[in-house]
Amino acid sequence: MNRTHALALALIITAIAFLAVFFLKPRPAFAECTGRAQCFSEQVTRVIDGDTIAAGETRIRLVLVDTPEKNEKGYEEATEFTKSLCLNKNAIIDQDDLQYYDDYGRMLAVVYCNGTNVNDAILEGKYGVLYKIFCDESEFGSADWAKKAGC
Ligand SMILES: [Ca+2]
Repeated sequence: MNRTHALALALIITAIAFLAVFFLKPRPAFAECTGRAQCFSEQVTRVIDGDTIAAGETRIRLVLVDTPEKNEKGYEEATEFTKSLCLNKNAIIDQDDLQYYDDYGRMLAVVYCNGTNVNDAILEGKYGVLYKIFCDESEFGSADWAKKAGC
């Protein structure tokens, strides 16, 4: 094989490798999702409190937001708000690429119900506060809605 042929062959192999990487790269199933962690649609079967829901077998903690606990002021309002947006509805769940689960085994995610970013809506409606210490830990710390809230 002469030099020109070897070079041409190397170029072809490189081109094929690039195309393979491009086409085989998994894409998010929904336009709402960013990153490469889990992204799926599932019916919300339970709203545990303002920032925690269950979709089928998956318990989900809405990342970067913190709503009042059971004995705290605002708990009922926050829980009702998330129920009104999500309960028995189909949600799109975008798992946090930089922190998949919390210490309790709940999936950390941004949740969209009827096209509404619920994490953002909770902060916008003041049903909860920004969990600021996680801004640097989260995939979503640089998202527009989180930056707007103070990340
Ligand atoms: Ca993600």
